[in-house]
Amino acid sequence: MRLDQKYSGNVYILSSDDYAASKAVIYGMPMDYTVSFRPGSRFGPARIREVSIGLEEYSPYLDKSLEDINYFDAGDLLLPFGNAGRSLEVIGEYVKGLLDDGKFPFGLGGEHLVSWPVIQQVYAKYPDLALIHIDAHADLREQYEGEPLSHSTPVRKAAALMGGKNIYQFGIRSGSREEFQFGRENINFYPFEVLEPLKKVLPELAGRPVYLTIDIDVLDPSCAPGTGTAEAGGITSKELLAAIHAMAQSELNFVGADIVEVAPAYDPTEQTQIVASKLIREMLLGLVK
Ligand SMILES: [Mn+2]
Repeated sequence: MRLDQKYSGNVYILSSDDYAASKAVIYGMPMDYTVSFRPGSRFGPARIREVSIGLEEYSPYLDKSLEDINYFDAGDLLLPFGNAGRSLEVIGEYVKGLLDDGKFPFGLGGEHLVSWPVIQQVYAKYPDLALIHIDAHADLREQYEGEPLSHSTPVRKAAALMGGKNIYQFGIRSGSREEFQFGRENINFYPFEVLEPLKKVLPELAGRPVYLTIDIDVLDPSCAPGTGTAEAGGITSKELLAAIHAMAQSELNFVGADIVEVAPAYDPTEQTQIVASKLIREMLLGLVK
C-alpha cells in the first residue's frame, strides 16, 4: 500500500503534498456498514474537508497557524464496501505503515468501529498506551444483535486488549445497564461530563503515550445534529474545544487521534462538519508535537 499517495482529490485545508516532511497524516475511513441506526458517516471525511476551506488558518486559542506546520492528507482509504472485517484489515495495514514511518495518524471516520484496528496498531507500537475516549456512547458492548463487529463494540475490544484501567472515557450518556456497570467497574469512567474530569486526570497521564478518539456525538445534537445516533444532553462545542486545549497544554504525549461519526446528510446547516473541521485544526496545532 502506497503511503505517500493521495487516495482522493479532496483534502483538508492547506495540507501538504510532502509526505516525508509531514508529521501528521490525515486519512479518511469511509465505512458505515455496522451502525445500529442511521448510516451516512462514510461521507463524513470528504465533507469535513470540503467545508474546511471556510476555516481561518490561524488559531487565536493557541496562537499558532496551519501555515506554520506540514501535514499530509491522504484522502479516503479504498475500503471494500460492505465487508467490515476486510475494511478493518485495510485500515490496520495502512496505519501500521504510518507508524513505521514515525507519523502521527489522524483518522477521520466513518463509524466508530474504524478506531479499533488503529488502536491495535498504536498499542503494538506503544505498550504503555493510554486511550482517551470522548463520546455520548460507552461503545462497551461485546456484540450487537450477535455481531461482534459493530460500532457499539470498539472500546470493549480495546479494554480486552490493553486493560480497562488504561482507558479514560468522558461524556458517556448512553448505553445498556451492562455497559455502564462494566464501565464503572473496569474503566476510568466519567459519564455525562467532559472538561472537569478530564482536567483532573491529565496530570496522572503526564508523559504517557496517548491515543485520542472523539465521537462527534458527544456534542449536544443542537451543536452537531449530523450524526447517526444523536443523543440529547450533550456538551457544547465550546466545552469540547476547551477540552482539546486542556490536552494541548498538558504533558501528555499524543501519538494519534481520530474524529468519527460525522454523517453530513442529517445536517442541512452543515454545522456538524464545520465544527469537526475546526476541532481538527485545533488538534493538528495543539496535539501533534
Ligand atoms: Mn457515539
